[in-house]
Amino acid sequence: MPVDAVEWFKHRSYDYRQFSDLGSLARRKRELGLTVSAVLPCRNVADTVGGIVDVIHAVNEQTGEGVLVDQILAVDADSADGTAEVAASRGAEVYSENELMSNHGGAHGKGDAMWRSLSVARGDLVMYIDADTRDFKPQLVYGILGPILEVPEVRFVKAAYRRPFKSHETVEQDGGGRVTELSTKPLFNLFYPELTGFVQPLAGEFVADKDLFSSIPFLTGYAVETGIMIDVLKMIGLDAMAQVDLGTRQNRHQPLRDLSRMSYSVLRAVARRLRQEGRLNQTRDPSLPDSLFQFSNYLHAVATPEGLQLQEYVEELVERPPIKEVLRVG
Ligand SMILES: Nc1nc2c(ncn2[C@@H]2O[C@H](COP(=O)(O)OP(=O)(O)O)[C@@H](O)[C@H]2O)c(=O)[nH]1
Ligand SMILES: [Mg+2]
Repeated sequence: MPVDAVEWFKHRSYDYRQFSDLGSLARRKRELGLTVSAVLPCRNVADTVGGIVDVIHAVNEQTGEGVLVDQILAVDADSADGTAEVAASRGAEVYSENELMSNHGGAHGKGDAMWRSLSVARGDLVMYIDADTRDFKPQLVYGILGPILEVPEVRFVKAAYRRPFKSHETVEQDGGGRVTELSTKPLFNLFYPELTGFVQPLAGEFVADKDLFSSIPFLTGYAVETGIMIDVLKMIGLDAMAQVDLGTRQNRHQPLRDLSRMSYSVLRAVARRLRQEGRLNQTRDPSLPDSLFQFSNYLHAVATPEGLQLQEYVEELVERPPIKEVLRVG
């Protein structure tokens, strides 16, 4: 590990227990005069989103006075399972991702939903939270807010946790996050060594001031977290970034074949940034379309019971400009 990441890891890794005094956290927030929006990107999460909204409300009630989260936003992919109804019934503000910023066409996956949410987030701080967590715990809310409220130098905080992986009766304590382990971390080691100290660089739980999120581009789909890590690093530098240990988080596990495409998204996000930095040539043949960076079909060869198949997925990687440039926010 380069010295930068080693030093950073020592000084900017926190533990949620350092911030478990919710009363003093709320007082600090009031002193700073800040408001907080929690943004939950939602696609077919009717079974989990309600519980998460409840926990956020419960955290607010435990502060004694004042709240930690001022606005709870659910940005829904027009889910067919009743996600929007559940979220609204528990008191979240619900938007369809396709209705926000609709002049930019239909939404392109998670990253686009996150970008569009900035057009309706009113908080000075914006906290993204995945809405598919089953065992959602209060520290996923206050733990992430801890360093950004208490440590003046910190402007961006990423969740860190163990992801138990259950298969065939056995539980591996940290077997989850396979895309993180097999794609993101090796790529960061090679190309963005400053970021190697992050335990869960792709975690969907992170917070920053809205101005920062409004000043960086957003890659769509599953490339979004990779792009944000690289762009935030460039914008504010490693010392203004932090991670906080939140304990254990159980995530829905996806089949390996879907993770293959997610890995491809991560690789494309890194490749796109490398190219913009002049560290990667465009294509082997300059006369070919710039497929790696725009439209790109993912060809996936698999052996099925019916024989060998070459499956083709259309994966469009769209980059949204800093939302500040297309919208007056804040
Ligand atoms: N609005 C919206 N949310 C999405 C979309 N895709 C995923 N999500 C949500 O984003 C969060 C993380 O997605 P998930 O598929 O679990 O990714 P993973 O946790 O990185 O494997 C969950 O709350 C999903 O419901 C999408 O296309 N639109
Ligand atoms: Mg998930």
